[in-house]
Amino acid sequence: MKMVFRWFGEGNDTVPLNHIRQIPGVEGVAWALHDIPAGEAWPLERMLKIKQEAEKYNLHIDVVESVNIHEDIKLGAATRDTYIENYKITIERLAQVGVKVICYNFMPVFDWVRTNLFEPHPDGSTGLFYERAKLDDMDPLELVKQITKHEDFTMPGWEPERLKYLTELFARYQGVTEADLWENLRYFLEEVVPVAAKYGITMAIHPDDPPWSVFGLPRIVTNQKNIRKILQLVDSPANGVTLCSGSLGANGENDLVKMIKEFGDRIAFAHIRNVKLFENGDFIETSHRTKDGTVDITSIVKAYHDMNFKGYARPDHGRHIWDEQCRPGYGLYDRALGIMYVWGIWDTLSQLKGEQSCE
Ligand code: DNO
Ligand code: MN
Repeated sequence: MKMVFRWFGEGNDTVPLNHIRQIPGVEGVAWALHDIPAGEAWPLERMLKIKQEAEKYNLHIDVVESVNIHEDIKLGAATRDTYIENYKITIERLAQVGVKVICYNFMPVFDWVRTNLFEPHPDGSTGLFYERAKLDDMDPLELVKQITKHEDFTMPGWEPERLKYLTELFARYQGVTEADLWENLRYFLEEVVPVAAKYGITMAIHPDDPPWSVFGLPRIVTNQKNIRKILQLVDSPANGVTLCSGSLGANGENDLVKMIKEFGDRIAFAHIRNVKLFENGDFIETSHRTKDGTVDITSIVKAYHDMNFKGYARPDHGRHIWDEQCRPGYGLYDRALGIMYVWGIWDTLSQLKGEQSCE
């Protein structure tokens, strides 16, 4: 398992690279050019600059999270081919700087959705929170206002350029069904996966967060059956998945261990995050420790260990602890604790295995 840490770039992250490299076992950063609007080709010089910065600290840039998909592609609009061509150019250039995995998602309009970014835990820390009834009653424009009021940080998935045309965008999604979204994903994958394969890159789709429809918009990357279907749409090793335990784990029916066993090598990137589910459908992000949430992180790490997982992993969102001022979910402290928890499980399992084989 190759551990990476999400990094939003120089001047755009409270966590500097010289701190990231001090987290045990972190070999690289999961990065992106967050200021480039979806649909545009990423400039090579900008990629080279990131590579140079990261390499100063002995960190690699093998994983990109994310190259976002233009809404016209998700909508299957006539203009999609231009954006798909740009995506292919980006893939080719990313290969030139050594990238191996591109994480992306196929959620209409919004990426992750929460109703409170700083919900208090009993211990005084805070975490991202989803209140189902509140969201069900909410106008999407109201949610955007609430989320983006933390304007000191740009937030992935909530970029201003994406939200400017929100009303118009919602109108365009009227009548777009899950079946349409499937068809548009198939079209996209048939175009880009062969290009990724040619350049030794794996496309790794991120599950929908939460894994159900919000604001009446269709969502399809939600469960084991659908991920299986996605991997079969284009049955190539270059068509992979980012298995996010927190996103999928928000639905208690999802069995992450089963998914790891089934999808195996097609998992290019593991996101490790715990969430605590409540009976009314609400959930809150917790520490990574198994007993703090509903997701069995111990068994998930064990499943990766059992399959001798060689892909990339990162701790996903953490809580905000020790008064850290940071982008919601992306402080240094709790994510670093999460990494140590994962290594604790991993190393123990390795040692036990070693002992067994010596017997
Ligand atoms: C949340 C992340 C997501 C993820 C994208 C991938 O912090 O897990 O925003 O990066 O969905 O495209
Ligand atoms: Mn994730």
